[in-house]
Amino acid sequence: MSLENLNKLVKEGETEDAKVLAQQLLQDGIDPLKMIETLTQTMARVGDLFAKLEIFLPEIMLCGEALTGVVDILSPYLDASGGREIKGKVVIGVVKGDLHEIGKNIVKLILETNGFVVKDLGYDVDSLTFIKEAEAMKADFIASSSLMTTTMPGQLEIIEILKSKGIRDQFKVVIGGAPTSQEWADKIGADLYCAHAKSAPEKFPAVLDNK
Ligand code: B12
Repeated sequence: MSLENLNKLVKEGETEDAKVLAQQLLQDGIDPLKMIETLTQTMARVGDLFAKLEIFLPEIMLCGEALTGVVDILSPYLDASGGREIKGKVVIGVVKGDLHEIGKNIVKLILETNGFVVKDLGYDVDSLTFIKEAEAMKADFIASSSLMTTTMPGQLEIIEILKSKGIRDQFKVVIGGAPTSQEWADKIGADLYCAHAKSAPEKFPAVLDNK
């Protein structure tokens, strides 16, 4: 049994079998982060099939559930190599109108296992809520995820509200999600764009140093 089999099970939405195999692969010494990365790529391929109408929504939902189930199994095994020192406080959420939360959940998990304190606002989060929660927590970072071109403007709105309240420089604004890019980050004036969750623990502190 291999990572390839795990991919197949997730792709087919076989949650229970995928969870059992993930456990087995852990015992075989496969790196849990590597498993998550591979499955993320699989999920993106599933999205392409959906776009080409080769599969339909129920299949994507099953696949999403299977990925979430596997991530739940793997999360306790991610290497908490970040130590005990708090590297920063983060509010994270998925922007208004967007229910895609799998990527955000992975980012949250990876930040937490690397020494960040994370307040998860969930999905379909109003821009003002990001800001209120960040102020309440005295967060260093406001991190938003958007998975649809139609909801990306929510990331811009967060920055516009921060500016209108005169508090833009109190927070580092981080964006992510499949349709977003460095170009979009530059356009809206975000402080950081991360294409992958894996790079987040390294990239977040780097922008904090410029605070
Ligand atoms: C799974 C999925 C769903 C699931 C979501 C389940 C859930 N609980 O999240 C369900 C079935 C519910 C769903 C629904 C819909 N979906 Co959908 N979905 C997907 C799919 C296949 C995969 C998304 C995913 O989970 N990827 C895996 C994760 C791990 O990857 P990721 O999110 O990109 O995250 C990684 C990085 O981007 C980064 N990251 C992500 N966020 C952040 C944030 C920060 C701060 C940082 C630092 C990094 C970071 O780190 C992550 C790990 O490395 C995508 C296809 C795709 N290519 O993205 C379509 C896709 C996003 N969906 C799409 C559509 C159209 C819809 C629906 C409108 C379908 C419909 N007709 O009803 C609805 C919309 C619901 C809504 N209002 O949000 C389109 C969007 C097109 C567009 N406009 O841009 C896509 C692109 C499919 C397509 N090719 O057409 N979907």
